[in-house]
Amino acid sequence: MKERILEYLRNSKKYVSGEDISRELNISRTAVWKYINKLKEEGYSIESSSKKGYRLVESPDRLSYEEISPLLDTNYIGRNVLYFDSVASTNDIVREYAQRGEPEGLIAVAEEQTKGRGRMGRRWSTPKGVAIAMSMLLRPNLSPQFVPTITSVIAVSVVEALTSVTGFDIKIKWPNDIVLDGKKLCGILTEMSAEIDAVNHVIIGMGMNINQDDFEDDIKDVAVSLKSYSGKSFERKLILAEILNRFEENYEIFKFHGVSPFIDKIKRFSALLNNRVIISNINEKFEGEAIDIDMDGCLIVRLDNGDVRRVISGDVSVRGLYGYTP
Ligand code: BTX
Repeated sequence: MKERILEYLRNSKKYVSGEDISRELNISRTAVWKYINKLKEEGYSIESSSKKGYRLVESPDRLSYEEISPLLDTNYIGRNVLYFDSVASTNDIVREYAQRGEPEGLIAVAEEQTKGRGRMGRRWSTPKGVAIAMSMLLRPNLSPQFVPTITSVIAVSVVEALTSVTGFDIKIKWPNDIVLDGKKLCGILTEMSAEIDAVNHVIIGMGMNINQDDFEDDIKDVAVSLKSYSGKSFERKLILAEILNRFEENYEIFKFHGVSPFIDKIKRFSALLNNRVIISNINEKFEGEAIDIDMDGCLIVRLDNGDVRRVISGDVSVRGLYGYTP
């Protein structure tokens, strides 16, 4: 009901009387008043006048369904939103829903994560109300070996969305970081559940720094937010909606044609190409020059002895960016 009142206020733009709302939605005027108070508690600025009724003046920058949905032009991505004030990890929430058979497109969003995860058990920091922590459920009809390429498709969508909203020079540090000013702006964590030849589900988690002024000591040398870079605050809901819009468009292409239509963009947005890189995998560590990204989305590295290696996944550090220690 609260959502319907909000929608009513939003659509009318002018004052609407409590009586009109109560008649339209078939609830008592006391109930209208209670819901309006709830909305105010959630940060909505609503003017009340005994003569004229209520008017929505400003909506808060929350990442709830009510705030994101008017900005979406997707069919199924982000149309089902689980919204949390505080949660351990949005990826864990989506996994529970995935196991219960939820269709693809579901997202979980949190204002704060208390146990946000990066890759290989690393920590991801999501302080309250200034970042985006979002996880999305996908059920691609793919063989498991191609799942890592979805990370590149979301990375392209993130760069497209951020560039259009901010105009900043934002790059992809293959495979899963988005960088600004040589530092980490956003991290992507792709997790899947699969049989040998079929994927049950994929969960894409995205953590993005938006309005942090500064960072905890352990990450302050590697992390950047849109605000710490530019001094300006950004509306998180606009950015999230833009990412979801771009992603659905791109994901539809990916479903039919795989990653190859994105390779040009992946290369154009790359922070790696023509740079010296160090690749660490579970079994090995080697150094060389990143010379290409092939049509399967793999990174091609030329070692100093002239050998060429094709890298499917791994931790990459790049000369000139955070974490490069040759
Ligand atoms: P990653 O393993 O590449 O990056 C983790 C590393 O990044 C940490 O070890 C730390 O050095 C650094 N780091 C931690 N927090 C931040 C931050 N806010 N900004 C910049 N650097 C940071 C990257 O893993 C994937 C992160 C995915 C996070 C999303 S949030 C929604 C979803 N839920 C969840 O638990 N994880 C994902």
